[in-house]
Amino acid sequence: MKKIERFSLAAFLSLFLLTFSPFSAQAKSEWRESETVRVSGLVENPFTITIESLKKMNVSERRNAAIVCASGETRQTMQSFRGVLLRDILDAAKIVMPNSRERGEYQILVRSSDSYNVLFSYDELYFGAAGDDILLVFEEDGKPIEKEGRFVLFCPSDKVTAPRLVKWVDRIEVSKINLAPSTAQCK
Ligand SMILES: Nc1nc2c(c(=O)[nH]1)N[C@H]1C(S)=C(S)[C@@H](COP(=O)(O)O)O[C@H]1N2
Ligand SMILES: [Mo]
Repeated sequence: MKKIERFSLAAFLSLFLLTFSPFSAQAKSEWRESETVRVSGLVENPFTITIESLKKMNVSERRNAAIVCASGETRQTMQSFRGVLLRDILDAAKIVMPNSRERGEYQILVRSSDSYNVLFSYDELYFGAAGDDILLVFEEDGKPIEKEGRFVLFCPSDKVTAPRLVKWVDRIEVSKINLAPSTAQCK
């Protein structure tokens, strides 16, 4: 077979599998479902989080939290939930930072399958008080999360908790901010 023919056969087969596999059927009907979370970007060890892999990490259990909307309305309360610190997840991925003086320029974007995204800075996670509370939650009141995907990012110490609550989390991306040249460099 010629190279080109082999390539088109492979392309056809992958398309076929993508279109008709049971996975894509599920992805289509439950587009908000997020079975795993991909950790990627400026990290040494990109990896994929599953509920099983999270359970092997340092799991913390918290009690009595309310989902409070920006309007002040309490949407929901949770008696207990279990999750892993976003900081511990980043430590497992090992952020690549050749110059620590630039640490203030690193950012962590928590993304969801419906594109409701929340941004954290490296400094607030590692040096701020909220860093001890920003959790990727996988269990609520003793049960796996279902309606809101498998993973929900939540910061119980936020004054208003709903805006930084991310349901259907599917990606955590580490990047460095794009800076315009500083005036010093312009001179
Ligand atoms: N993935 C995702 N997470 C989200 C949102 C969303 O639209 N998508 N909405 C946010 C907002 S504005 C609120 S108030 C809370 C609760 O949203 P709900 O009451 O509409 O479920 O989830 C937050 N997290
Ligand atoms: Mo909201």
